[in-house]
Amino acid sequence: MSDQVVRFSVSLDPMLLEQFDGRIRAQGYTNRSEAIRDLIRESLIQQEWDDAAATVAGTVSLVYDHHELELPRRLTEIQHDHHDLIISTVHVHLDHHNCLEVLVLKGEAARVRMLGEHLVSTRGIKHGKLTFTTTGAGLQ
Ligand code: NI
Repeated sequence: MSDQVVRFSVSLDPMLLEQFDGRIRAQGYTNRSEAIRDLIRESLIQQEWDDAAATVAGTVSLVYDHHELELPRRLTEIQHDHHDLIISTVHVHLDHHNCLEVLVLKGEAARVRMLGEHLVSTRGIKHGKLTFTTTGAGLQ
């Protein structure tokens, strides 16, 4: 991150600004600049993911009942098939039935997205979510 800052002005409808200020206040932002920086970063991260060959990072969270007969085996198989994209996994036994598994993924956007979507859509998963983030390289 460079020490320089650029100030620029934005023209917009006062009602729109009021709505935006209300929204960012509720989110805990103390100033507009930080909220706008985050929106810009979000947009740039989206662009990274749209570039199939870009290196991205992401997480997948999966909640499932481990008593589902074939499911744990199927999930393990999928993960072994894509071990090069999986940096780390955490498995938490939430209660007698339910497991929460979180996978940290890094690699080519197209492959990471495909793996994440494959895991999330695996039959028997109660809730699955792929979260898109960045390696941070190239992002200020
Ligand atoms: Ni478990």
